[in-house]
Amino acid sequence: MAEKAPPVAIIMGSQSDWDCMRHTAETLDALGIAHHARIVSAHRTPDRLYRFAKGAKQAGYKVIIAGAGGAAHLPGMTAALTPLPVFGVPVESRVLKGVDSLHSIVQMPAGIPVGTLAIGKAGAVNAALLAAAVLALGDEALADRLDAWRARQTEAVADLPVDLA
Ligand code: RP5
Repeated sequence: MAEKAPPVAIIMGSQSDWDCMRHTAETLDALGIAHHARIVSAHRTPDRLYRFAKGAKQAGYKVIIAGAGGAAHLPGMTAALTPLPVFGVPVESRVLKGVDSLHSIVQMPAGIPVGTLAIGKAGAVNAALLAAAVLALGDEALADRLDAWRARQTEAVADLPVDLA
């Protein structure tokens, strides 16, 4: 029998998206949330996308985080193929700086939602935190870890600015 999947799947359209999406993986690691990361392109590997998204719930995933850039159809197509919550991260593209990615991901037609995050690193980190918040609803230990993560963040903010230059 196939091994049960971890709670979070991180998928991305290209190897070039990893520089952004690794921030999702690192944030999940910091929260002790197991995850898989895979390259799944809506355009270049549509059959891989179909197989992954159709089987994701049965495999045991609870949340899918999908990062893509440019004509970023990956989060929306994934959401169309699975009942699992899908969070989309617009990767910063070279030509249009991720505004194309953002518009591609955020403007879903009514009926198939994608929870869209900010462009780039902020969105990649926040996708992990949002996934953690969803999973924490049914996991008290994770809820405590998320509270602690946020408390550490608050403590790390200095009162006064300093000259860094
Ligand atoms: C999208 O095209 C990917 O998500 C990536 O952000 C973008 C560019 O891909 P590469 O040409 O760098 O492989 O499908």
